[in-house]
Amino acid sequence: MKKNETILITGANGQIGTVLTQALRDAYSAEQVVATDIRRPQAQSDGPFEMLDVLDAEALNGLVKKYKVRQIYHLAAILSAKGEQNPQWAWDINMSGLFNVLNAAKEYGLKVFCPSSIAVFGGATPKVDTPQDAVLQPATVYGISKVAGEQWSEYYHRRYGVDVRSLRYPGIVGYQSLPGGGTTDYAVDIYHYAVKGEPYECFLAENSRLPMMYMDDAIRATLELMEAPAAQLKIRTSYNLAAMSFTPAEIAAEIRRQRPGFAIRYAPDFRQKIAESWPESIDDTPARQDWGWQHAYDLPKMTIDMLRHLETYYHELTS
Ligand code: AKB
Repeated sequence: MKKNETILITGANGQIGTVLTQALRDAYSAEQVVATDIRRPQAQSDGPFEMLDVLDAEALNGLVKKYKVRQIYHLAAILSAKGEQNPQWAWDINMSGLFNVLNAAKEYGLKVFCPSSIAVFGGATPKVDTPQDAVLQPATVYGISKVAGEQWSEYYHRRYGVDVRSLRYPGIVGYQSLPGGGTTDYAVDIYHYAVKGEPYECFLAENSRLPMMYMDDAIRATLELMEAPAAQLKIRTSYNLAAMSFTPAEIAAEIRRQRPGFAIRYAPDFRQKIAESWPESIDDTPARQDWGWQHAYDLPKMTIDMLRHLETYYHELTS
């Protein structure tokens, strides 16, 4: 990327957006990364920030022109659990937002990253080591919108030559930000309770095994995919991406190795059904073959890092 070209991020104040914005600013420069969201950032932004509703195509195109944008990371979306509370609204935001980004990319020749999710799977999908080309029968409106989004991305690539790239993120766990509206959110919340010394009530059942990934790996995967030579990328719908799988009981046991007094109880709610529709583990062979994906964090390594960072965070908050 040239010095006067920029990257635009939608949903920059979300769980992944917060960390990705910083990673891109570290990789390029603060001025080259325009963070956008419908809410103002809680902390002072060290680069440009613009209020943007992804449903407003005119505003999006205006920012593309204003900042000479060359790449868009489109993270604004309604996730699985929140989407089930208002399916029509979730569909409108997820699909219209994507179309506005793809049309801007087509018009201005932009490179795009648009994440998909393990939520595309469901129904007859094999649950263990789910392959790249498994049947896609999602149970949630979020999953349906991601399947449609994958197909539309591939269509814009094939028909209009848009360089759009995508990963099927598993549940993402990080200390830097809080998730909102997802089914895998418990795996972040649990660490906050453990560090505060409070018991945790888990909204999933103790044996619900789901694919997960540490934030550092998710950010690195995203940047590596976007930097990979286009000729190496055989998949323009979305790549399966994996690191680890665990259950609430297993993460609690791992936390207890560091915090022996940690207590958990289980009170599964409507999110249990969503979790049951998803795979337990993912086969991401094409990502490893095509652009060399390798994860670095497993459950023990992630747990040590999460507890260390959150301890510092809560210590500074109270001192
Ligand atoms: C969710 O739980 O909805 C997301 C996802 C797996 O895409 N974290």
